[in-house]
Amino acid sequence: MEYFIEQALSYTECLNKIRMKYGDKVTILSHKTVRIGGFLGLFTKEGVELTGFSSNPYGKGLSDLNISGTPPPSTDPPLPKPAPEANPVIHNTVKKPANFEEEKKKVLAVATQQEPPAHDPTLQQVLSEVRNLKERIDATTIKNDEHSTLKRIKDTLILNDFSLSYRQIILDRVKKEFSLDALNNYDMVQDKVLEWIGQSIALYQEEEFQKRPRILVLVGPTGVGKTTTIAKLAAIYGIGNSMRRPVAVRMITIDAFRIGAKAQLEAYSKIMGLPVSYVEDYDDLKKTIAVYSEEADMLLIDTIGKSPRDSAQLGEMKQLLDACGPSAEVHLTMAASTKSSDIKEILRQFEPFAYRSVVITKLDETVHIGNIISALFEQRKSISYITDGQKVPNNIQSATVVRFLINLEGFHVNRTRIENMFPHNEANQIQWK
Ligand SMILES: Nc1nc2c(ncn2[C@@H]2O[C@H](COP(=O)(O)OP(=O)(O)OP(=O)(O)O)[C@@H](O)[C@H]2O)c(=O)[nH]1
Ligand SMILES: [Mg+2]
Repeated sequence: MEYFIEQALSYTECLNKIRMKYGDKVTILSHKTVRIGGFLGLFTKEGVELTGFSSNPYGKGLSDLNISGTPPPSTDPPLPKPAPEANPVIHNTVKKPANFEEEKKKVLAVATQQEPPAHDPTLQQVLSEVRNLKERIDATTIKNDEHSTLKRIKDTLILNDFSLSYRQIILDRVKKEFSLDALNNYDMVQDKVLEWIGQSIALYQEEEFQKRPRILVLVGPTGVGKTTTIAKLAAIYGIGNSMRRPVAVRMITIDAFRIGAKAQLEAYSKIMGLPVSYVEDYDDLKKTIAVYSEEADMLLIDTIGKSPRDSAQLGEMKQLLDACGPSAEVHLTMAASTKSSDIKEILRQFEPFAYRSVVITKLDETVHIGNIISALFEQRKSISYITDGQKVPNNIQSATVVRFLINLEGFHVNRTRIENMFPHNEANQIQWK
């Protein structure tokens, strides 16, 4: 008798694999759904794992036994029973060993968990293995589907709009890292889950002023808050605050045609006393940057909102922005309330701008930020700034992990703990204080 655990993408494929390896006389003890393949837990596929043993070659009919009593999935054909003997005469000529009936009884005893003769150490060992296997399978099954902590964590992740694949990664990790006993401590598990979510949030490392002037460009879909964010950044860097001395800031916009767009930035420029320029094309932008480079530490460039579906317009704007040169920091601006299905599309369509990071705006308009966290994690994008209101310049700050974690719904957040776990560098923080 030989035990096996095999995996494949479907029940049938797994069964065929087992038959190839162990022949037809196999008994399936259990089956379960598992994640197969992938890289670092990502891109795994759903598959099937079958556990069982190949039976004694003399034990005709053993393959009909199903110790665990677990039925195969309804979509897959059940393990077929052996075909009726085409030629019983030939079958009957196969010579059985002298002790065939005795051996068969022993194996059946193991399979049905009756006690085998106490003096038979081999069978005692086999029995103990079968029991161990069964216990492990039972434990896994309970962990997989039943435990209330897993259900609560799953529901909380759904409540926050985390994507299916992100939820799967978290839940698989909980199953892997917590024993059945430890799962009973919900608070401990949710603390760990918060920690993992925190670790999945990548923050942009501000370049500060290694190169002068620092050129920061905001691109993104229409109406997400690019111009308002440019004004907020201009105020914090240009006027300075208790934490940061002011630097020479200039604003440039390529959004000079739309009614109201020019007036919007002009109004901020007047209030803050910071110059703004309008440019129409590549040459214009190149010249303006050259002039400002003589006098400014930082150039903030506002762009026209573009639909991610309009590739032609995006292409034109990309050509124009090439005038900023390769050292310009392009940031994609995206509203926290963006629909999950749109987030990926936006991240992808703006990829030609080689944006370095993402500014999340309108955090005040939603409590469901799992979709943003999942998508940025899956696309390996970092977050630079977050904005959470219309007030200029108050409602902006550098992104911190803590800010995202305290925004999550349904988790009990121990702020001191997460602040210790994810400290942020005060010196690099921008915030209106
Ligand atoms: N609630 C909230 N509203 C914001 C935030 N940032 C900007 N807004 C508002 O969003 C609206 C659009 O802001 P804009 O800055 O004009 O957006 P934009 O991306 O420049 O828009 P286009 O140039 O038309 O593409 C305005 O009413 C802003 O006051 C924010 O963080 N929270
Ligand atoms: Mg604008």
